[in-house]
Amino acid sequence: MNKKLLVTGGAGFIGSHVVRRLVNKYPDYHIFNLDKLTYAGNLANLKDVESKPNYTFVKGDIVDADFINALFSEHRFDGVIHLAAESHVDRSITNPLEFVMTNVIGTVNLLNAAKKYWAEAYSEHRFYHVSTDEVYGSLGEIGLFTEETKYDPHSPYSASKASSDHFVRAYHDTFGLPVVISNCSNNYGPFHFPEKLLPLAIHNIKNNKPVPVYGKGENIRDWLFVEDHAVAIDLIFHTGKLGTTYNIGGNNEWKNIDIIRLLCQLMDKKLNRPAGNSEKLITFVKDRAGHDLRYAIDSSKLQNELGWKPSLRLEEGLERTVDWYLSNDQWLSNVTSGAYQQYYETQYDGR
Ligand code: NAD
Ligand code: TDX
Repeated sequence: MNKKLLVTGGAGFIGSHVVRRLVNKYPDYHIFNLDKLTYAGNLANLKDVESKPNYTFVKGDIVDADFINALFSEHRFDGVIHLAAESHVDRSITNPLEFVMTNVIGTVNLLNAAKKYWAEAYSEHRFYHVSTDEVYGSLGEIGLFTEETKYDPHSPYSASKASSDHFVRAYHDTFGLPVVISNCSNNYGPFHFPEKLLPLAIHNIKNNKPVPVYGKGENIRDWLFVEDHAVAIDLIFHTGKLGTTYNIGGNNEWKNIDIIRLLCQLMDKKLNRPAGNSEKLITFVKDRAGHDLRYAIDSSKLQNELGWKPSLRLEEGLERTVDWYLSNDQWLSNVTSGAYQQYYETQYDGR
């Protein structure tokens, strides 16, 4: 088959799991990983696949249209799996424009290149856009997001992802581009940058530092182990119906304060600390502006049509995650030096 696939954002958290899976599972595909290597991109995430003959890393910015066109012209990709994005809600509150540039303009640049270089045979190609459940806004105490839920984004991050989703659909409806989209709930697992809730809490508990919980910790997220997301992406890329959307979720709703308490108990065990020790680190801090109350996904379309289901319950996945962080000290200290320290001081007033 010898397919050439472009994965964008492959040096990030989810992208690195997707790249690893594709490189190992499809030796007859060539996987090109295009990544700008922002603060969130880290080639150490892909150490185990970097010397494989069917893998190539390309450093570049999806905002640079000339560069993207030249790359498509050189490699004539058969398909694209697009994950590159600015992905942290808190950063989108301090710098919205960066999110418009990468998430909206960057996505449109990729769509334009696909439209131009695939024009002769759209049916032989596929553009897969990876998106988030945050585009649907916030749920009350009941109900689930389905593929029909009206878009209602609240943060600059979710507004930029919603906009990119609309562009992807528009290129399908207007130009016939062969697209598929998925909207997934919160991921967790190895290689998660320690600015997001769970890796940040693991890092702080390990170092006996305060664990910041926004507001009263009442917000609810639906957690999915990252490798389950990578499995879903592989499946949807290969068998998803063109022009449609699939919701992906863990069916694992947790209040922030409850998941942090569970993590504290687990860390006490793993670090041989007296029970209750780590919970004392929990510190309630100023709430996030525009903080969505609850996300929860109905993934029955993906389960019924394509046969996917999450493989791990949160308790199991969290233990695997904690074990990974505790045995990958070097990775953690490398990503928490330098720029991360600066961000941390600003976001949490040096707490
Ligand atoms: P991440 O922030 O860990 O990684 C993003 C990657 O994109 C990084 O490697 C970064 O260097 C790269 N990148 C950023 N700007 C770029 C640019 N202009 N050009 C090229 N590369 C650039 O993000 P993640 O958590 O792995 O998320 C990946 C995708 O999945 C995103 O599109 C995100 O919206 C979506 N998503 C994430 C979650 C989650 O819980 N993390 C859930 C649902 C959907
Ligand atoms: O220090 C913190 N304290 C805290 O209480 C941080 C960083 C977060 N939180 C809260 C905010 C959220 O309710 O924890 C919850 C999870 O926060 P994040 O890890 O920042 O994730 P979230 O905002 O839910 O967004 C994530 O899931 C959807 C990803 O970052 C997005 O890219 C994805 O689209």
